[in-house]
Order: sequence, then C-alpha cells, then structure tokens
Amino acid sequence: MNKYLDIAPEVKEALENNRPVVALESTIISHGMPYPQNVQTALAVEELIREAGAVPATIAIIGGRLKAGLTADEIEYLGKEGQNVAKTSRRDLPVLVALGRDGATTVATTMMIAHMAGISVFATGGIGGVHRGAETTMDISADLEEMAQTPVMVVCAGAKSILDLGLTLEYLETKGVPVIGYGTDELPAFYTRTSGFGVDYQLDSPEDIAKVFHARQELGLSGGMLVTNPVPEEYSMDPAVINTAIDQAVAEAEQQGIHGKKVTPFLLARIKEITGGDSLESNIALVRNNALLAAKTAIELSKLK
Ligand code: PSU
Ligand code: MN
Repeated sequence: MNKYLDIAPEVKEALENNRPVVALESTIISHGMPYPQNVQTALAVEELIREAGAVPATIAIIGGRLKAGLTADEIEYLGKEGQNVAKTSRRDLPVLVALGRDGATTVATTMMIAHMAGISVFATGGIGGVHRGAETTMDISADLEEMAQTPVMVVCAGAKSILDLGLTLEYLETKGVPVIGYGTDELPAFYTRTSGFGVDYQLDSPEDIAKVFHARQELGLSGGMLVTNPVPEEYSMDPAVINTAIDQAVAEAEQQGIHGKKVTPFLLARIKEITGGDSLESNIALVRNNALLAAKTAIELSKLK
C-alpha cells in the first residue's frame, strides 16, 4: 500500500471482503457549495450510500496524508474552511504531501486516491472538461486526462455548459473513454436533463454498467469510464434561466481575467448568485441521485469480482 495513504477502518474492511465501496470527492464540499449545505449534503450522501448497502469513502488530503474515508469532524472541517482549503488537482499532490498541508480533491485527484486504495466506483456532481474558448485559453481540466489513464468509474450528472460540451466529448473520444448515458441517449447538462449532444451508449441498469466496466478491467484497458445520470425530473431547471446565468458568469470571468484553477469555482459561485440560490437545490438533488446509482453499480460490480 502507498505509504502516504490512510484508508479508514470501515472502508478497509469492506475492500478486504469485496464489499461495495463508493468514493466521493471533497472539492465539491470546500469549493462547490456554501456552508453549511456543503457539510449537510456530504454527510447525507454518505448516509444514502450506507442505506443502499455500500460503504462511502470521502476522499481528501489532511495534513499531507491521502485519506480514503473521512470522519464527520473532518468533513465538517473541510466544509467550514471552504476556499481556505487548497483545491487539489494532479499537479498539486506532491506539494501538499511533502509540506503536510490540507487539500480538497477534484475529480482527478479523487480518482487517483480511490485507485490507490482499490476503489473503482466514484460519485460526484459534475466533472471538469474543455472550457468554452479553450481554442485560445487551452483551459482543459486535468479531470479528462485522469479519465484517460486511471481505471475508476465516475458517475456524474453530465457536464455544465460552462464547458464546451461538444469539445469535451471529442476529447473523451480521442482518449478512449466510454461515455454512458444512464437511461438516456443524450448527455445530460447537469442542471437540465438534456444537452443536444448524444452519448456513446445508453445503458438502463446498474448491472449493465457494472458489466461494461468489468469487461474494460478484464481487457486490461487503461483509463476510466464516465456514467452520466440525468438530474431527477422534479429538480431539473428551466434551460433558458440557467443558460442565461451561465452566459453571464462566463462573460464576467473573461472580463475579470479569471484563469487557471480559479475559473470553475468562480463560475459555480456566480451561477449560484445569479439564480438566487435556485441552482443549489438542483445541485444537491443530482449529487444524491448519482450517489445512489453509484452504490447500486458498486453492488453489482462486487458480484462480478
Ligand atoms: N463541476 C461542478 N462542481 C464542482 C466541480 C466541477 O459542477 O464542484 C469541481 C470538481 O471537483 C472538478 C473540478 O473536478 O471542479 C474541476 O476543476 P477544473 O475545471 O479547474 O479542472
Ligand atoms: Mn482549468
């Protein structure tokens, strides 16, 4: 085992006995939602996964230690500190480990640490991707490169149109990452169930998702798989409202010269403000929905191993 990694006892026991485990990220806690909803959501999602019959493993870096599985106190700490905790992508890992610092893990680093721990299913809200205007800014999230090399399944609600969804799909195709629609043949756009872009494959059961991922593992293919799960109907937002808010936020980011790792948190926070907080309710509902699908899929996957 990696000497920098701590696996929580409950998670370790589940992994040793081939019981289903679902990884969860922490950037969504520190940078993706306001306090206290971030902590409430993180704890509720863990509970939901337990009720479904799997074990949750929220991932972060605490005092330079890579953690697979956090205590409620650690989740509370990450939520309360918010933006004070470093948003940690692949390039930041060695720095935080060497200097003993804290970090909130993005999709990329959560995949890395999940894989080190032996966890193959991970639930989140949305992933990073190719940003609008990337042809000049070259802003492409490290999440995509991680999907290309690390064998973890990521269950998300598609991608927000703060990204260029078409280019994001092209990138994933080039890198050999299967994009699955759960019960849909269209890529969901996070707050809304449709985007106008098709996915590679529609699968209609956790069992089929598990079978595809298992085959990918047995074939020895590198990289992960993206499962996109539409936000529940009753929580989906009016496309006109959300798209206007996104366009405004993207324009402001450009005017203010926001770049690098600040772009995504800036856009998420502005969208929340512009929609008067309406987007938060939908955000929480889709994270819960993804956690449940991930738990069911992890259960099916454990039957195949
Ligand atoms: N998209 C969301 N909510 C989030 C993120 C993305 O809807 O919280 C976070 C995730 O942790 C993701 C990260 O991995 O932002 C991507 O950041 P960047 O675009 O800087 O790679
Ligand atoms: Mn970026």
